[in-house]
Amino acid sequence: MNPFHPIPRTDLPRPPHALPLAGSAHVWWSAAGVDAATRARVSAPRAILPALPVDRPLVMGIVNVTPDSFSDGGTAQTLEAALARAQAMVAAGADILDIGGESTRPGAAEVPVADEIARTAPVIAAIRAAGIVTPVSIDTRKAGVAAAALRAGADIVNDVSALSWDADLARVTAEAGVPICLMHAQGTPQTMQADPRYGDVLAEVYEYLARRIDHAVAQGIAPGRIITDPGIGFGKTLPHNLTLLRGLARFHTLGAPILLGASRKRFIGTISGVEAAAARMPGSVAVALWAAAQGAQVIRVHDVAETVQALALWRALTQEAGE
Ligand code: 9MG
Repeated sequence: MNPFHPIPRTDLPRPPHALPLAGSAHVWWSAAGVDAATRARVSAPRAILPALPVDRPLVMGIVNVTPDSFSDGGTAQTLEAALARAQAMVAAGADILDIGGESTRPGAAEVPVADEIARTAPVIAAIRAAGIVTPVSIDTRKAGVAAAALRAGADIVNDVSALSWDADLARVTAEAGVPICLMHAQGTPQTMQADPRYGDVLAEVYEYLARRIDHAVAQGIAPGRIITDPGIGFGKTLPHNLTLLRGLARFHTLGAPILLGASRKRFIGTISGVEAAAARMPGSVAVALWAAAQGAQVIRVHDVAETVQALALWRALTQEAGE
């Protein structure tokens, strides 16, 4: 049987049986006829870190420190450029900075641990030395990279392999007591776009994430420290991506925050006919607004200022008068 699938709504005024979707001040769902345990699970706020609000979507700014970054052409490869990018994102309203030293674009090669640490840890240390207190996530599959990043001042682990790449990453995360994002991917970045197949993509990604949550908890990670992500573009065709985006609210039934990363991805270029990744900002903002309306807690983007502005308008329009 499929898990409970709340229908997210933003229309106003809200009826008496409306409950906040996962703590949102903007998205609600109708709890009429739903049992008490499901109501509580689907409505409860999902805190990521004490400093971060729980009632609106958070914007996670992408700081790639990779020479082959698909979206920035490697212009953020030096420490100074990466720091400047982080500062600009904070000024534009980013809630979280996601620092990555290994490209996850389709076909990307693995980066040795030492190189990945050399790319990311100094950037995180420089961010902290510059007085930036914005939470930082380390985008890595590797325990050694995560440990170095956490020592340098990172607060969150963002693992696109959902703890399937490096058996030691669960221990590092559990011992640090930090949140971790578990993302679904079919295959690795090297292989994932070679004819991905599913019977029912929404059900299979949901079940996979449920299993990875169980695995993380069995490894000592607190359930309240787990973030989930359907992994748009990671071993998915265009129809798979659209099905996951349409059904995004189902993942609230997992009881964890939802992170959505679609920014500048290939499917946006395919639908819009825009080949250059850097020119896919408008489509990326459209998907960010869609994710917000599905109650996603974190939206991972390259274009922070544009996304923050769009979400400010969306929040004003979806907030009940007097709130
Ligand atoms: C690193 N990275 C690239 N795309 C991503 C996505 O969609 N989600 C998460 N969590 N990380 C991503």
